[in-house]
Amino acid sequence: MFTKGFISSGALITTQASLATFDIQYIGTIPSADDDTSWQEFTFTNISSHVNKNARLLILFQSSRNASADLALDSIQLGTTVWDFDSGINGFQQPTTANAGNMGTPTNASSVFTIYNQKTFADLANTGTSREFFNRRSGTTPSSNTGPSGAYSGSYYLYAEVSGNGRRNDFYLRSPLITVASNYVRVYAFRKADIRESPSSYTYPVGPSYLYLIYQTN
Ligand SMILES: [Ca+2]
Repeated sequence: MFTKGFISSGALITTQASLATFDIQYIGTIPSADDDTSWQEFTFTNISSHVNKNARLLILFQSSRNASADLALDSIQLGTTVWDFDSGINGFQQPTTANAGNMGTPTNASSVFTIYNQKTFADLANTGTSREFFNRRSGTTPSSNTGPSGAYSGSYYLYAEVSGNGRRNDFYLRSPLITVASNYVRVYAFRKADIRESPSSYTYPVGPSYLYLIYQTN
């Protein structure tokens, strides 16, 4: 009798109250490039309608078509929250399975949202050199000449290793869910291809990264 009464009242109500629904907004693009010599800053101020809402940043990096061309990210900011990865992965996650094959129209937010909802996310590697996934890193990237000499801020940054299996992939990266405190998004990126390879970086540069806001609607 106890079990029946519990399920029919309190448990059901609690479950419904905890359900959150989300939607997506395309924020902007960090363009393709092949030869950054310093960290580049990208800012966006088009999320004013979602200030004071719960949201997370979603970054979709489309890796290079062929040559080794790695992407490094640091000091990622959503609202007034800054993640610098110096004390850990800061709750950032990525899909548990790699996504080979660049998708079609990444500025079509609804299509990205459909794919996003089909994925299972887990904490990214604290350190490592795994290909096809983002890693937390200090110093240079392991494949020389394809990344920064060090972090933009502090000692650590995130990077996607594109050599080998990382080529032609979609890398999804998402931030923790936070309350967005201001209309501001900022990312520092370092895009460096290996010009020693053939074909060179000028044929296959570091691919673009598309930024989205996954915001709570209830
Ligand atoms: Ca850092």
